[in-house]
Amino acid sequence: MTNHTALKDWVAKTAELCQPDKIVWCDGSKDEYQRMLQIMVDSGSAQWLSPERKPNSILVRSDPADVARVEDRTFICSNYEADAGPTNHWKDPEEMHEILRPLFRNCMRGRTMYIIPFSMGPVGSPIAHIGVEISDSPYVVANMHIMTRVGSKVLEVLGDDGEFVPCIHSVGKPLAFGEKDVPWPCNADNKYITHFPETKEIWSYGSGYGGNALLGKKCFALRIASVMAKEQGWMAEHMLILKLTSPQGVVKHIAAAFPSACGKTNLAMLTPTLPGWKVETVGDDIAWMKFKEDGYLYAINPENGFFGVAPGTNTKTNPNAMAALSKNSIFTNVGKTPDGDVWWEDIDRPAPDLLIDWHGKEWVHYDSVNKAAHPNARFTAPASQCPVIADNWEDPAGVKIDAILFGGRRSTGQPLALQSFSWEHGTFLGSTMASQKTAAAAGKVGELRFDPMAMLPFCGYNMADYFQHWLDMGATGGDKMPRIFYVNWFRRAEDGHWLWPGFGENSRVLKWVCERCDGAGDVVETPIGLLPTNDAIDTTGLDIPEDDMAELLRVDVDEWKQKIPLFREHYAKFGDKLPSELTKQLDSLEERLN
Ligand code: GTP
Ligand code: SPV
Ligand code: MN
Repeated sequence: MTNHTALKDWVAKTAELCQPDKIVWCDGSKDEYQRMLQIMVDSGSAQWLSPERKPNSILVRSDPADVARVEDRTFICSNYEADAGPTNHWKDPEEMHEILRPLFRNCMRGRTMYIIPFSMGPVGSPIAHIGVEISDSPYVVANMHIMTRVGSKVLEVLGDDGEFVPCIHSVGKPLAFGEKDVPWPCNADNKYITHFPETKEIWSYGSGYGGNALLGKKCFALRIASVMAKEQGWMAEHMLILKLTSPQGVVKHIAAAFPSACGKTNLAMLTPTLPGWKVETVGDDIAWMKFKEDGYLYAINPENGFFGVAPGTNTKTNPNAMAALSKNSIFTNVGKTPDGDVWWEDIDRPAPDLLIDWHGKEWVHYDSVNKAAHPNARFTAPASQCPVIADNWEDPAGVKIDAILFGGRRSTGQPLALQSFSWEHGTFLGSTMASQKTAAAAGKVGELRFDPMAMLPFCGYNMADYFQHWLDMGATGGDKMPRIFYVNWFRRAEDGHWLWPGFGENSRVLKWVCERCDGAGDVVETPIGLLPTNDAIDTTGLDIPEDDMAELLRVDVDEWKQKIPLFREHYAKFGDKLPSELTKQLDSLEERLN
């Protein structure tokens, strides 16, 4: 096991509080993974899919009241409210502990408490960090096996006194003696996803789903890690990382921050339609970036698997994801075909007869509202199964980042692509990012909201301080910082059709980004940034009307002028904490528009 006294004490204290029937230390072995799947199948939480169609894979259906991240139940418990900032829900740490203590008391009765030591990042990498999750959910254990590096080798690195982030999770449903469990235990009306940035702890109660429960992901690798990054001079970002190779063999690494369900997984695994270009995946959701001695920024993917959006994924839009999830995967809230395979909206084949929906009922396809898969249905698949996983994806030193893309879902206004004038202007672009809300979080889908750097739900401290941190990183890195771009794949024409075909065709924009990094590629200076000239984006072989292309690259000065007051209002939330550089950037934009 371990001789780490602090770890053993914490486990003993947590067991004393939660009163589980049993304690199991996870070793991260394949046997253990298989045991978790079997436990879930035996208890009725999961079912095996067909061994021919989806070998060694299970289907799990969650409680309909537990299907996505819950932003209004997510708290940053810093000592001072100002340190959580206006975009987070804040609670005093002592007050939160007083709420949590009675909830966690005896909460694991009738259940097994699993101790999951995990590494975010290749075990032993100088960019990696270690966490230990305590959870009463075998579903969490199995998912953590795929999403992180779990087990004994992590305890070895931790040694007797290594640092770890303690993460406590309970589904919040103790069982009375003899009480039969439900397929998806949770505590729907009492969810608390809480973070203590000063003591670097995570307590999560009541939900078993995704980012609420797999605490290495959003809770640690973004909310707590963003605080560590600020303190230690690095960056923890909601970004994919891809390796782009040109026909001439020029290699660039690109990181991209898009909000939840806005295309990170798809871009990270893209199959370029441009001949000779190659995209390989380093990561699809999170990037940790640190300076190396050479002064450049290097990134690792702290994760080990993909927790990807299922609906919309198919062999045309993302064949690599389809291959990654073809075996050894966990499917949550998707439909099930009579031949024991999974099904979701826009998967390759039409819905077969006798399809079972995510509620476990025969699917009644009478309207488009009644989906067979929940819009936030997910697959959990090992990254190593992705056919285009980059050979250097586990390099402990990370990959040198050449460009950073920001982007969101904007049906109007925002052009297909632009480059920032500078790092400071790029920080301004990221800080004023807006996107339509998706089903990845509970709440109203489609609503336009500011989502700075795609970090609105994930920044563990005051977002104004986070903006300052971006500026500080730029000041440190100087000329060696990545170039910053803003892209938008989601423009729609008035009749509703996508103006840009997206997916593999996004390689055309990546090509321009690659050229710009080397000082080539044509641009025209506009008030909002450097836009590709009308023929700078290679549209060879693409059947796109000239009018659509012009529309995609049009800058409507009047429309942008109307956005200035909205930007000012967004910035006003941060009061005098807002870096003056950003006000300056906004003033300059206004001047350029006039
Ligand atoms: P999270 O895992 O929530 O962080 O999401 P993500 O950013 O990885 O999003 P993902 O790649 O899973 O895409 C979400 C949805 O957007 C899927 O239904 C995709 O089919 C769709 N999508 C992705 N890329 C494009 C694109 O280029 N164009 C269009 N129209 N849709 C896209
Ligand atoms: C996201 O919502 O950005 C996700 C899914 O990547 S979850 O892990 O549930 O946060
Ligand atoms: Mn995400």
